[in-house]
Amino acid sequence: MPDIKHKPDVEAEKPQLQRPPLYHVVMLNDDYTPMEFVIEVMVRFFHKSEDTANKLMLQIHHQGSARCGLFPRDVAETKIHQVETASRTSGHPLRCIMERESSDQ
Ligand code: TYC
Repeated sequence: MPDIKHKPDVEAEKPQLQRPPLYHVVMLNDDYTPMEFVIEVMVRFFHKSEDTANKLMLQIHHQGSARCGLFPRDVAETKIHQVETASRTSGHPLRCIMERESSDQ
């Protein structure tokens, strides 16, 4: 067996400069959750002003969804859990999903 020494190929290695991705929390429309409850959730869990919360809620109502915040993965997961726990406790079907930020923005 030839004795080939494997030097690390520094040129070929991908630079390890990437930070972990962030995730948008996207709130979804439904036909049953009261508008006022959605506004309360935005204020309580996403620290939106009443005015911004109202605008975002209407955007979701008319367009189907809206981004409510951009967070590290574990924080986004916690926010979604908090929203869905509060919603189920109050008997509402409100849902959120996570959307990984795109690398080109
Ligand atoms: N569409 C709901 C209604 O008419 C209101 C609503 C808005 C629900 C935003 C969810 O994320 C939502 N009561």
